[in-house]
Amino acid sequence: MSNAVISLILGGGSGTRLYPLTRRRSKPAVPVAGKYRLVDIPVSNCLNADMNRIFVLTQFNSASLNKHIKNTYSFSHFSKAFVDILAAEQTPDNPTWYQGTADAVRQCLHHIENFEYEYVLILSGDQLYQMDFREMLQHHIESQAEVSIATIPVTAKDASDFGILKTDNKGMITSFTEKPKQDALGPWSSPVSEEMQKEGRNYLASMGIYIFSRQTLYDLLNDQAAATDFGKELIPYAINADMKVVSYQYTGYWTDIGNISSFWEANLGLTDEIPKFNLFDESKTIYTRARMLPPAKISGTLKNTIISDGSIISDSYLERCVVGLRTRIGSGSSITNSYVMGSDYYQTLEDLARAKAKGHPPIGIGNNCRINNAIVDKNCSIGNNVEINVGERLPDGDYELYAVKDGIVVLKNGVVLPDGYVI
Ligand code: ADQ
Ligand code: ADP
Repeated sequence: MSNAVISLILGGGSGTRLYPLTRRRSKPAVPVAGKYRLVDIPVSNCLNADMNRIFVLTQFNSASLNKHIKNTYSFSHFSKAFVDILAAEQTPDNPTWYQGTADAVRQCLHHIENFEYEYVLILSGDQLYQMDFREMLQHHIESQAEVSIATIPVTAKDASDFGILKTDNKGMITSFTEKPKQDALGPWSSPVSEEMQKEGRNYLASMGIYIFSRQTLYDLLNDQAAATDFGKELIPYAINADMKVVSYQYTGYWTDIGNISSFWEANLGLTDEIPKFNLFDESKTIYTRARMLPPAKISGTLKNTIISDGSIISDSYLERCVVGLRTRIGSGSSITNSYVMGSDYYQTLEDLARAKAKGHPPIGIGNNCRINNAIVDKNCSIGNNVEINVGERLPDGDYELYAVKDGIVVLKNGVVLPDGYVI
């Protein structure tokens, strides 16, 4: 049955909400959970469901995304599986970038039309969840749907960030509104389970995960040729046109990680005693590139901290941190509530001598630093006695070496902070 599906992962528009992590890379290539990239989450969910013909649609193509996909997802010659990137391309009849999610899919249709498939699974590239798409497909087939939308109950506070919908008692979606304002929420609450009611989750939100029957998708995209977005235009249109649009209610953990604070929280959430997103579940493996790195070498005190392969941590204190690949941390430093992404390579002795001649500290974090509520992008060189975000909450803004968003300091990829630097 799964061979009937082609998966399209929407890898990101302009990526402004995750800036500066998307300053030089496309969103699917943003590192997550220490050793993965964002795109690994939806790709792994597809592979675990045996839906292994996958396109990643991205607004711009970065070297790191290409390299990651090419080196990670290779399949046997005897299999039809693939993960391919479709970057927005100029063609004679289409000189522009993808104008929105539906436009991205429309512009890619000619790449998929020669495949054999009956359903198209459309996924967002910036969500953390482990969902069995086979169950959703089964539900789509059994309810004879033309479009299925995965849905989850959310609170009133969150409802304005999502498409909110209402269903009849058979799960047919009867109305839909994209990101309603708080004062317009009144009529949009739905009957939900007792457990959800207790959590105040009374609004059914679209998860941005759709299954379209093949012909329905072609008809919609052709008939509504000016529509550029699923949530804003195509989904409301399909419902108003009395098409069979069905809700598939999901009950597991799911979170949107489309902006800096939700990205930071989702990563740090992995350090909880019992994380809601379970990286240790072998039946739902999250795949990524096997890198053959040495094991991490650590001394110091670690509390609720994830350490990735190839890291070297001297006598430092880390609490509620995610530490990425090849991270080097000196001694006497204290790092809390932070995601340190690590480094793409180890410096050689010659690299270190060259850096020293320029007055640059080695890549990694030096001695006696204090870092709190931060995201340190890859390949940063932080000297000794550096302080980041340990005083009063910083106002949001974009600076040469870092940006502050919702009080979280994000060091830009590859920056150099000399000894004693204070942010
Ligand atoms: P949003 O996530 O706000 O809402 P959108 O910005 O359209 O919607 O993004 C959906 C996905 O598509 C994201 O992964 C995004 O990066 C990607 N994307 C956006 N523009 C793109 C483009 N031009 N090219 C390629 N990819 C692009 C949507 C729905 C809501 C629903 C939420 C759930 O519209 O109804 O509630 O998802 O998160
Ligand atoms: P990211 O998406 O994390 O910013 P980049 O696109 O900057 O990644 O780089 C990714 C790849 O580039 C790494 O896998 C690494 O092999 C290589 N790389 C980058 N800089 C260097 C360097 N100075 N020396 C060796 N390899 C490097």
